[in-house]
Amino acid sequence: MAVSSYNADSITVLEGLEAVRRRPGMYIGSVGTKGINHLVYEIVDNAVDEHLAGFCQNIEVALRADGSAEVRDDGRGVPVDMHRMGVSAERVIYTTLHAGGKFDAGAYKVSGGLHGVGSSVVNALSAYMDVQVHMGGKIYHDRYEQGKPVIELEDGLLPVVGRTKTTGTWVSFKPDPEIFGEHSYKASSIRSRLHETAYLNPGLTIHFINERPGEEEDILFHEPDGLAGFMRDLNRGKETVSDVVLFHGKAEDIEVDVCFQFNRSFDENILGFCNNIYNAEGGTHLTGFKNRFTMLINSYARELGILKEKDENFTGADTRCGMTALVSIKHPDPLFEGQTKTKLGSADATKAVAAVTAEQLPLHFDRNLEELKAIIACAERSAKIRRAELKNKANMLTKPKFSFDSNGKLANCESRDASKCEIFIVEGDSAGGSAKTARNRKYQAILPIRGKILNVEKATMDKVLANAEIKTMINTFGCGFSEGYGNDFDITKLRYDKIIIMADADVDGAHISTLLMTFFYRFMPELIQEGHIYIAMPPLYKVAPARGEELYLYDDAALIRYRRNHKNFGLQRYKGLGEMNAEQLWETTMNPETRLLKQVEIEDARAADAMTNLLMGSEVEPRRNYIQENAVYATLDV
Ligand code: 1YM
Repeated sequence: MAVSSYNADSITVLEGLEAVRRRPGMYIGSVGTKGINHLVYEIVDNAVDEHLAGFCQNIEVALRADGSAEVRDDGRGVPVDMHRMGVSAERVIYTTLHAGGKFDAGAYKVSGGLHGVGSSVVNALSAYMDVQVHMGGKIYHDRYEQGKPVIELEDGLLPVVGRTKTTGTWVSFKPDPEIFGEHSYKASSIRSRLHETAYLNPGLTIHFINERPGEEEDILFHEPDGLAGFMRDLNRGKETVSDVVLFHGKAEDIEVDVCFQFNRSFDENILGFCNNIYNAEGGTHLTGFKNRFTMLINSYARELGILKEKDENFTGADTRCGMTALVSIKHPDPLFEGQTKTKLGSADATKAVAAVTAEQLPLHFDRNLEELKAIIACAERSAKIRRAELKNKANMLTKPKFSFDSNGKLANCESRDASKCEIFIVEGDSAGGSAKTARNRKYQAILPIRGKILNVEKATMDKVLANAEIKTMINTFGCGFSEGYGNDFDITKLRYDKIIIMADADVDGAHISTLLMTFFYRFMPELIQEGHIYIAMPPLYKVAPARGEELYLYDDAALIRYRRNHKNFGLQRYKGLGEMNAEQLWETTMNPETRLLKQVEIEDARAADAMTNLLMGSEVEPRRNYIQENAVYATLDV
């Protein structure tokens, strides 16, 4: 009689979940692919919390073929006993907004932000959710549809549906198409997030199973080396300058773990985590580390006589030139801000990380003087280039604005209204030719580039700036560029609202997109942050059924689905943009009414950056594996 025996409290409960369904974006950010992935993360984070509490070693995450997802852990099991609201605690957890964790207000429960409210939000946004709790030899079962319980309880308690020797919680749910439409998971993001989680929790094993047609995979993530292993992974293929440096400490009731390593590149790659969740927009913990690191390096450089009395201090960017770092804190009550609530705002985190860095880092450097000198040498190199660049830039600025080095191949659009203009960056002269014919010349500009652009990861600044394609892009976009040493970038001068990378749907195309994304990530990151960079999605197939309409299909999964419902049909596979005539190119890839664009997010660009390294690095084996596994790369995200 559970459903009808619900009391006044539970009516507000259901109204709460209705509010989630009415405004899902308020709770999970978006109702697209990201939102769907978010549902998985919420449930996984509960299991990770159970690991942090010391009770769970294994988590299994499965994406089922039918579009549902299942997360299992071997923790204590969600409490099923009677709650003061008169029903099983499990019901309260899955139907009450802001329940979860609040059971034990006194206990130290670290959580990544939204966490705790998560279970009920996921429940509200799922067509159905099945919960199985394995505890005390029994398996308890509960089920919800669109957040509403559908199983009758006896005396408020869950039915026992079987016996078990283990303990744990199994949650299976299917994102509600009424909320998410046709959107689906992006398995690659889930995979990297789970891998990250494994690095941050060295005692945890995460089993990822993807059963979705066309993307089957089965991976075990277990990273006993923790942050150090993560660091080795980030620096794979790079020539390192120092060992992996690790330190740990506690201040202001905040636990701090820092790991860094220098490599020969000119890049700075610093990732922040709070309570094991990645902070895409950085935040106060990073500020604390960076400030204190710069102070320490400058004072060592003076102590060692590397900086003389008359010399200026190294800038922060100088001291981090070539640095890869991970800053992970555990905060009892974190505060998040920023557009996507992924920026840590807690002021005490700056103090805590600075204090731990000031205490621990000298202990390391005092014992490893040669390493310290090598790190200071990176800063010196950066300072030298910075001074040379200052002169160089002054020269660049005096040049005429539109100087076409790449044989003036830009076909610009007529309109000067940036909010309406787009520019397609097209690889190859022949595809460039078709695109020029196909385009809407009022608003669409075409910039053909030849072959693969220079790999900005490896090249030095002068070479990057001397590269014709890159110079043309900087000149054409109109907003300058930024690099670690100063910032001449002005997004308000951007001439195009959309910058669209249009490359073949094959390995070479993926490679070119990757190089371009790396370029934007390094020199014009704001273009990505502000959502101006897109990837055009040309179709992979055209199907022509005996009866009915011809259709373009954009990925292999779509073809698999199509095969299920159709027997006899003609199939044309597009290997490249060059195989389409101008009209087809317009219809499938360029026409704003019908095309598919993938908006590049900073997360994609970060992955591209890592991949560039993989593709360009000295190790052949990972590169070959990657190319073989990703011969076709297309994830729709519109
Ligand atoms: C597949 C998802 O949710 N596991 C999970 C959740 C909880 C517990 C164990 C748990 C926590 C506590 C005590 C405690 C949750 N408990 C709560 C609440 N896996 C998954 N495993 N006993 C069991 O924190 O004290 C919310 S989630 F509300 F009870 F604290």
